[in-house]
Amino acid sequence: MPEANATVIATYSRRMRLRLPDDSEVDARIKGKKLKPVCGDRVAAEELADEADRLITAIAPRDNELTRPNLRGEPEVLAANVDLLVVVAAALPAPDWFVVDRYLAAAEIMRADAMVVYNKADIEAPDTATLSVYEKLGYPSLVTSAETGQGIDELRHRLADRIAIVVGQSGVGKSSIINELMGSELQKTAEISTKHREGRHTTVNSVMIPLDAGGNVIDSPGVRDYAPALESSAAAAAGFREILAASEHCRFANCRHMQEPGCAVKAGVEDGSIDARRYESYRRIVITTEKLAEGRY
Ligand SMILES: Nc1nc2c(ncn2[C@@H]2O[C@H](COP(=O)(O)OP(=O)(O)O)[C@@H](O)[C@H]2O)c(=O)[nH]1
Ligand SMILES: [Mg+2]
Ligand SMILES: [Zn+2]
Repeated sequence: MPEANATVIATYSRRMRLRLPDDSEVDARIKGKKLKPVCGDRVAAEELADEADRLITAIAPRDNELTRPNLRGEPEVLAANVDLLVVVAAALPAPDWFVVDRYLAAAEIMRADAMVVYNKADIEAPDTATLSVYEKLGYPSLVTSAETGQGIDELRHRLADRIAIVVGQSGVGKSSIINELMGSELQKTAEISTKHREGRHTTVNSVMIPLDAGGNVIDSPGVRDYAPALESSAAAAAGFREILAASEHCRFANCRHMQEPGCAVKAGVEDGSIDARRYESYRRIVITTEKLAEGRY
């Protein structure tokens, strides 16, 4: 491909905002229907003689992709080249830890790091027992409030030099946290989104924001629910590090850890070494993926 010379920092259906190597920004359109750049993509963007917009002609190979199944069950890419998923749950709406687990599974599958943020701590203190389950698995957890600023400095510190995406249910405070993280970038981003909101391009899918302390953070659109796009239910275990580790000791190599005899995962749930709710998350993903495969959704 022609050399990548820009990064996609915002997508508005078929229109893109790009960041150039000198940190300036330009708008771009896409050549042809087959190219589907997403936020985080490194792209080749040609200058055109007769327009201000650039033309995206190629997408560099992606390090990874954050995907979710669309309504037809086909994987849809939300962002690319991300190295940290910041999974946000909050006091309000009440935390759905199953959604958190599904995002963590996505992080495992795309080989990105992940952490859990409990926001709106000013409204209600977090369920520390649940957060400690994540800590023990190696997912750092952080308690924040975009309202009082609690935990924001530490989060900024953790995002330095990372390309992070903030994910979680609508209304948990993703955009508010990012606003708190931003220093002088705040104004610039507000300008971009205002300009586009007033124009023809009303649906902003995701936006990548550079942080003064280094690093980039992607704000993703709110979703009611999330599930990683999986090729088959066998891939679900890869999303749960403790289940993957235990599965080496299952009697059968193709154990689904549902009701097979000699299953080390079920044994781990019984002896408490695997958290029962995490296991329930795994089971739900297996069942959903099998239903999708059978075309029952
Ligand atoms: N009390 C309180 N409200 C918050 C906090 N963070 C966000 N909110 C509010 O929650 C609502 C949803 O926030 P928003 O950032 O749009 O959530 P998003 O959908 O995840 O991006 C807004 O009314 C925010 O003002 C917080 O830490 N504490
Ligand atoms: Mg938002
Ligand atoms: Zn098993």
